[in-house]
Amino acid sequence: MSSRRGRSPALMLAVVATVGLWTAGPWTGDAEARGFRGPMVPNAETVGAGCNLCHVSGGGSPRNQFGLDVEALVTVNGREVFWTPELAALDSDGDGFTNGEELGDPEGTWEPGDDPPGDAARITNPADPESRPPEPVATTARPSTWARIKALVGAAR
Ligand SMILES: [Ca+2]
Ligand SMILES: [Ca+2]
Repeated sequence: MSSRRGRSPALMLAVVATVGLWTAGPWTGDAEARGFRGPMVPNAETVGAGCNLCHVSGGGSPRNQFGLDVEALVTVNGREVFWTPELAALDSDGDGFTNGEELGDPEGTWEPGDDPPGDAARITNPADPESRPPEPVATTARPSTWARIKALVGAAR
């Protein structure tokens, strides 16, 4: 058996290229063919899930529920606009927030090329039920809080 030092770099490159092409097979073409859909979703870049916005484990893997909901609106490799009020109104991952609420466009009126809608800090993944917009922060005290404060001040006098 020969040591690694004895192998030519050109041979190693050829082996790596051959194995890479063989293992990529149809997946590479599939992933590249539909990579154009990411920019057709508002705030897809902010979500940061890449192909997993629609797929379980990278381009070419089975679709998650959001991906299945998108798939229902397009043809194979079709370039139809699929971000619509209908898709925005669905809650694909069942977390209680619609796809539009998670992606900053509750009405589903954003179009590719428009500025990213909504508050970037509230953008979450419509395919991940663990990813949800943060609860709104209370900015005013509730009346019951003021009643308790008054009672404490009154008790102190
Ligand atoms: Ca959701
Ligand atoms: Ca979610």
